[in-house]
Amino acid sequence: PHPETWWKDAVVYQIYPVSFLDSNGDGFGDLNGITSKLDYLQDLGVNVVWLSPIYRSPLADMGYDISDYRDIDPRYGTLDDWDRLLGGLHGRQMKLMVDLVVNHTSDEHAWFEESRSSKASPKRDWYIWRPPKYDADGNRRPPNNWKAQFQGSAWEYDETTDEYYLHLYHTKQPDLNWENPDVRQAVWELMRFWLDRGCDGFRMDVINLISKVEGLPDAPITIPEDEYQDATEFYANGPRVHEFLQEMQNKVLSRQYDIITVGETPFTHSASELARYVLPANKELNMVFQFELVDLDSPRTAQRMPFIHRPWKLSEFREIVGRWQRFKRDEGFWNAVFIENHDQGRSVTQWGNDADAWRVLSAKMLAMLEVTLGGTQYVFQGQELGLRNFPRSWGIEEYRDVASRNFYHEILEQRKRESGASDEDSQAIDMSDIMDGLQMKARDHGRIPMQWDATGHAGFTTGTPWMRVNDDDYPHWNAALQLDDTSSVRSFWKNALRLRKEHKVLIYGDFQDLDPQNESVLAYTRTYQGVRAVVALNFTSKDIVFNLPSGEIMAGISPLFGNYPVGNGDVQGNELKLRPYEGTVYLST
Ligand code: TEU
Repeated sequence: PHPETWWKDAVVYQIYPVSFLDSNGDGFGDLNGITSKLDYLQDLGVNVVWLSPIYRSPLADMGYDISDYRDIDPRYGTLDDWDRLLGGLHGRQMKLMVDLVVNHTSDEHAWFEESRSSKASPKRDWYIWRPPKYDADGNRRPPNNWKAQFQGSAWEYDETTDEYYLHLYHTKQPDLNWENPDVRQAVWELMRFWLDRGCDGFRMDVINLISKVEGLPDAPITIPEDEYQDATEFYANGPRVHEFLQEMQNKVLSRQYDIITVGETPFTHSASELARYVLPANKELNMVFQFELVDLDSPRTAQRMPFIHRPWKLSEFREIVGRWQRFKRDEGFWNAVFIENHDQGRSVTQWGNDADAWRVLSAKMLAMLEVTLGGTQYVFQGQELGLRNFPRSWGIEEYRDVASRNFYHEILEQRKRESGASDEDSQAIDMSDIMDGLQMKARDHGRIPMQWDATGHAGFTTGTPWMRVNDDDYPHWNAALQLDDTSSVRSFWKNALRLRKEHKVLIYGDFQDLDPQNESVLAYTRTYQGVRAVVALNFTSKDIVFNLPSGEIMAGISPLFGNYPVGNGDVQGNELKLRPYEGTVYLST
């Protein structure tokens, strides 16, 4: 069920272009900046680069709001620059995966401008328009009570035609109407545009949201004091989503292309739901990004409080990891292994320990977790350096993401109303819990400029960066220092990725948790074609003796690598000694 394939073996490196490297001093990262770093990526062991959106965009949601699918935003460069980047990658036997954002467009896309111009417009039905409702007092109300992901109503009133349009995200991100075959045809054509230009695959933004439940009914009231309600059940994995993806397969993907596809599928922790996208028999996608693991530290009421952090236990963490590692393997289910992206806090802060004493060790320990899990490997820019969240002392004005800002302001307004505070004394409203949550989980932490070297603005730009760089951190924590240091996090990742490719058991092996209840040490075996790997990771800052279920597990096995010097007899009988944040991988010989 698991034939070896290039996209399964691949290491995919995600680039968030605006923050990668600015080549022309305008403060925005760009395509030529990326092209100048291809040797850096090749040296790390990257096979595929995934580019977050670089298309024309007003950047209301940093490029996930596209106003022209077939052109590059001038801040990022030109189509010629894109061709040069692709040529540079292909010349190094690397591939390029592009972001496909087709649940919504920008409100500045020509399709939407046409659609909003008149009810008679041929593109009217390309988006989701509904007449207003009126309450008993005759006040105009949105067509239903759905809440947008970025707070407020999911509907925006448009005066031109006296109707509302649906936007699950920002008001500047109107949802396309996938029920309309012309919309689907337009998507197939723009996919072919990039495939024919030479791209090697797609990461599909919120692809599980494209089909909405018929009639767009009101969502049940789960939080009575809120005006708008969580409606994800009415659009996540909707009635026609699989039909649409199979049409995509028939019309585009199954043609002459040998590509990699990964669907982003938020708001879905049900594995059987996600299996339908991934199982080879269904012919839809190669794999999906599921968020059960990275959402573990969100409160259960995450819809209301997306950026609040709750303490988590290793037993919960490993239960999720193990369940997905084993999920429908016999039917060919394939995982996407990731712990960071541009919507997450930094893993060393969230899942490791970013205090000076433990940052290097725990970042390496998390790298060991990643490279020893089965699936296609994703590394997010800066993860290979062990970048951490920016400091708690930064105020809300340093946050750039609309999700963080809207969340903060909605809570502020709510607290003002509750306390009856006037605008003048709103300064006194305590927002420290919200700032604590943002410091841990805001999407901004993945979006700060890359730390290339110790020169001004971390070597990211010679101009004014679009977002503040982590100024306390970069002088002593940057790529230049780490490239010269064989004990750095970057050097460790390079070696770890090399070992993963050498030992297919780490990519394809069966997974077994050695002690599911253990709250300190995550230990497991992987087995493949007669080879056995044993992995033990200490998630604490203490010395721990881990009891192996039986000494036999270690018979004929020797150390492969670790984040402390290995091979010094740490195994005695059934006991494995682990130092703080120590990780070790053993392999049968
Ligand atoms: O994100 C989808 C998404 O809903 C989440 O990952 C989101 O970041 C989270 O709910 C915040 O609480 C994708 C993109 O990755 C993200 O950057 C875009 O903002 C979003 O789609 C809309 O295109």
